[in-house]
Amino acid sequence: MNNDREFFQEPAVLSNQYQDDGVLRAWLKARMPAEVLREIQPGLERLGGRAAGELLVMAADAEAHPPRHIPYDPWGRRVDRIEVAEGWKALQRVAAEEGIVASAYERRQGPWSRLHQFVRLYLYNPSSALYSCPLAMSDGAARVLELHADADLKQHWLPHLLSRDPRTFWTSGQWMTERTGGSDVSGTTTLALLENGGYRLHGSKWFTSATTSELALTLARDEALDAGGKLSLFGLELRDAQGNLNNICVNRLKDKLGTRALPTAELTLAGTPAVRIGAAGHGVKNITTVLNITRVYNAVCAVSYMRRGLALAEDYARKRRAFGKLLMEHPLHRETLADLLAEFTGALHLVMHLGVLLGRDETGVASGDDQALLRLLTPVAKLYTAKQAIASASEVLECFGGLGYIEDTGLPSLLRDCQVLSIWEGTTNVLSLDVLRVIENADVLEVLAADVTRQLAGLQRPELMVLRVSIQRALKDIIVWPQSAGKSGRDSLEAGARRFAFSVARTYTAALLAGAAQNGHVSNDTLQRWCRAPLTLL
Ligand code: MFK
Repeated sequence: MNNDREFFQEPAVLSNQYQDDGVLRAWLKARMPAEVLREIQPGLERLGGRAAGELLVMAADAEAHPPRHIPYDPWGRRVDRIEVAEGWKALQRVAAEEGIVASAYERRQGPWSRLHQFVRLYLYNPSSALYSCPLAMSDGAARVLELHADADLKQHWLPHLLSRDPRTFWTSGQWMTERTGGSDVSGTTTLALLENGGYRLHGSKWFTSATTSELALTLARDEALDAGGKLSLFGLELRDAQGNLNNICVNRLKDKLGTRALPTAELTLAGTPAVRIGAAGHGVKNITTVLNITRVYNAVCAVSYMRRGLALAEDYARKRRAFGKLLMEHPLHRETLADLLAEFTGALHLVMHLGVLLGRDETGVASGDDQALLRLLTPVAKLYTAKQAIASASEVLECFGGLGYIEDTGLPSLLRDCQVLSIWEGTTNVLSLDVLRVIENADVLEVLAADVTRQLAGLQRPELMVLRVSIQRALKDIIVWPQSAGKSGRDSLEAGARRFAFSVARTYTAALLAGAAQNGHVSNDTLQRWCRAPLTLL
């Protein structure tokens, strides 16, 4: 029995996650056309409320009842059912209703549609137990179909991926990884054999996320090619009209550090019917369309976790007393929260800017410079925000003291789930090498320099002048680095690729924040904190 005089801590409580997010709202007000914001705001407010209420209940249920693999029915027949929680199914329904994928493709807000969708994803993700993972892959699949599929396939699959009706909404997996590797997919051994005019896939896949999806995209060696060695991209339906798996065997579910509500399986494909998407032998190139979408999703989700952690830590700091006062009244604790806020604000500015570029690209209004920046900033934002989210989640747990380490506060899953962000969809090092791949085109760095210079040209407030010089200096270091590092050979470039990518992230974000500080949308304190850490590591 509780004794009334005993002390109990007040848990952190979330309020409406749109209304409560001053950083997001300031960014939208500053960057989005007022009529677009007016149109989408009621929907964001509704979703912000759901994210702080019913979605949390669904996510808790999904976390508490992780997926189960049922290999056989009671009579010994192989069935390979994957059972998921009711909460997980409810999160799928909400995703469809809220148009988390569809809103990007309906293009009701023209070039701002992608940004609108990313704000929805940002509100949904931290309350979704990672249902955002199947959504990311489904979005990537939709983009691949839009760009590379024939009319029949588009007509057949796209309406499902873009449906807002939970009864007809489908998700897609993306099966790239085999036992030979997930980064270097050149060792893929799955064979695509031609049988009676159609392809059938034979092989095994080592990591397949969201294995309960209706569709999947995958790579296989294409028998139709003379050399036989090249990979093509294939799409497949997991089940036939009766609901039986299409010659797919689920070997087991993975036992993972985090993302525990998300079913991730090892599969064997034993003659699974599939359709080639795009030109034969161009599989790796074509699947990068998916990767470039899922990588931006990853960055949006990383920022959303940073925001969620901060919201919880701030609320707790206003309730929790220690040493005679609230945590919020302790200068050092306030300092910690202000640093978290600065890192989150920088990440949000970088990622939302990326959403603007992607939206322009997908609606045909991007300039060549926009496209070059989009290609460069996609791996940069993915790799950098993933590392930020992990560090931020770790700090947030500490803000709760011992309770941050206690499972049923829900806090440990924040750290576990953030940890995957720097692994899937390309590790930090693989993405740093992708950045090197991008800057082999010398024009890209010129575009970056011109863009940063243009942003700095608008700075007039005297207190920003010192920072302007620091950002210009950092930019110069970035521009000269490829040539100076390249003098010592390719190994030296590769060894420095991560430091280079981090430098681009910190410097470009500093320029975005400085522009926002000039216009009063970001505080000087936040900007100063961002720039206090070195802008380049070169
Ligand atoms: C919350 C968010 C949820 C996210 C969902 C996660 C669930 C899904 C879990 C997974 O599926 S995890 C598996 C993810 N796997 C990866 O991210 C793969 C990592 N490896 C790479 O990214 C490699 O760079 C890649 C396999 C793409 C290519 O390696 P290669 O074969 O050594 O590269 P190559 O030969 O340089 O590139 C082939 C072509 O693709 C080239 O074009 P060309 O043929 O025209 O020369 C490259 O320029 C092009 N390319 C490579 N990366 C590109 C790209 N083009 C555009 N964008 C890119 N990112």
